[in-house]
Amino acid sequence: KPPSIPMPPALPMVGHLHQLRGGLVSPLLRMGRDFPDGIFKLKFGSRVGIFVTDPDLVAELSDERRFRKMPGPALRVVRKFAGDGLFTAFSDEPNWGKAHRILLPAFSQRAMRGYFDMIVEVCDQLVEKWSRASGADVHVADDMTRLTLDSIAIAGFGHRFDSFQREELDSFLTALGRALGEALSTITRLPIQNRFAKRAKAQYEADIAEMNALVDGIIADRRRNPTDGRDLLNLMLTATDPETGEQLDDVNIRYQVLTFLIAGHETTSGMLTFAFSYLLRNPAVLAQAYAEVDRVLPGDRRPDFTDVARLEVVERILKEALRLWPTAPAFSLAPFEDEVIGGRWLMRKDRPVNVFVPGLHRNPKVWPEPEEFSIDRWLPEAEAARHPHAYKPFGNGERACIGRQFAMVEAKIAMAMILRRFAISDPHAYRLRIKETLSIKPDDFFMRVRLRAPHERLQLGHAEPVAEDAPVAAVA
Ligand code: FDE
Repeated sequence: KPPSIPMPPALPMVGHLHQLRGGLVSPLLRMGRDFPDGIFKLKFGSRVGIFVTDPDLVAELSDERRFRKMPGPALRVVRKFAGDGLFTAFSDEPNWGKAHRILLPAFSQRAMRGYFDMIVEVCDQLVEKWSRASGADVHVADDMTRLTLDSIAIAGFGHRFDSFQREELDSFLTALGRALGEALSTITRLPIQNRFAKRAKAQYEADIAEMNALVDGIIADRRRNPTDGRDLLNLMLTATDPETGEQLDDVNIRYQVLTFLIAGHETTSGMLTFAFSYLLRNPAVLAQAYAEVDRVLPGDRRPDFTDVARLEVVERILKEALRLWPTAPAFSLAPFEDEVIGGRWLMRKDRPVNVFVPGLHRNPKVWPEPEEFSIDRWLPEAEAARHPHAYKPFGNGERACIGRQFAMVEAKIAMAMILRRFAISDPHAYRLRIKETLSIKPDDFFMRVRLRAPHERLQLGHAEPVAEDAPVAAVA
């Protein structure tokens, strides 16, 4: 008989819920350290959640002949508004395969080239805004959210949020933030509390209605003013699935648009925000980044798509930020039949088990000095020698992130365009706190930006004594 999966001491009724207030990720990281086998379970009231952080176990869960994605309780709540859209679909729902085949071309290399100028244009707007704020503190997560929301909306749907022209974040984001927060709370509240959460329920309905209204407007707009490009929306409205010959239906199109608006901005803005917080704490890495950016994008030359591949340091910074804080911090799988993993742990047919990604990404079995931010881990030799299932910021297999290239291209060019213009500093000595909706980002992080003087560009990379908020605070 297989042993039962280890668990920290639990209280009657609540299980571990009392330890999970204000988010799951930090408590899970802390509790996970007590389970060197890299598997443990927690009780959310009467419900049990299994979490895996061991790369060999994750390798087994990644075997698509035995396991497939199985949305867990939180994603099932999100299905209320994202339905059988790509992210929240069950793998055996016909609409998943259909939409996957129809939309894949929207993320080809060729398609990415087509989006590039639109992304650069949005980055320009951020740079403009920060130029006007030179010498002041900027709220990094909010501006990264403006950037990523605007660029997925313009590239995917031809819709302009124009977020940089407004003080307030778009009301779509407020509605979305609350709706995702509600999805998270339904798993961390007791069933009895859920029953009394009437007001939250009403708000949730209102938020969903607001998001749908925006999406319906975007779709109606395109139907009235057709375009001939092959962006996401046009594929959704006109392409047929090569396998079934069918098109997407209207309800599903609504789910897909909403899915891309959400998945396309939340996680990418979080990735950029974490990355900047690490740059400020790692002046030697920041100096490397400045040197690269000044070499690849000298002066005011307009970036082109071929520059992206040359931003190799910037890419390693983003990868390392995603290692420490994968902004989609968990994904869940279930076996087609009862399965035993690691030679002893029983996984029940169709019951979701979670890969807890921050725990996997800090597993000392494969990551030396796991808490250290080190971009050298992403030098090719180091990467080639690593366990193949130690790093999963984009999920796994056929259900892995379809927007991965889009996110990386966007984040790389944004970081490069920011660094070539601004000296960044951290006068308030920010201490990282995590804000969780379903994704994670740094909470309340302000960074000081100052326009770089032309002569500073020449000095970068040298060990010059520099002013208090200069870019290269004491280069190594
Ligand atoms: C997906 C995804 C994932 C998986 C999940 C599961 O499995 O559950 C992950 C992990 C991710 N994703 C992550 C991420 C990160 C970042 C930065 C991102 N992501 C980004 C992005 C962008 C865009 C546009 C996107 N993203 C999208 C998406 C989608 C649609 C999906 C679903 C797919 C399928 O088919 O399933 C995803 N994404 Fe991501």
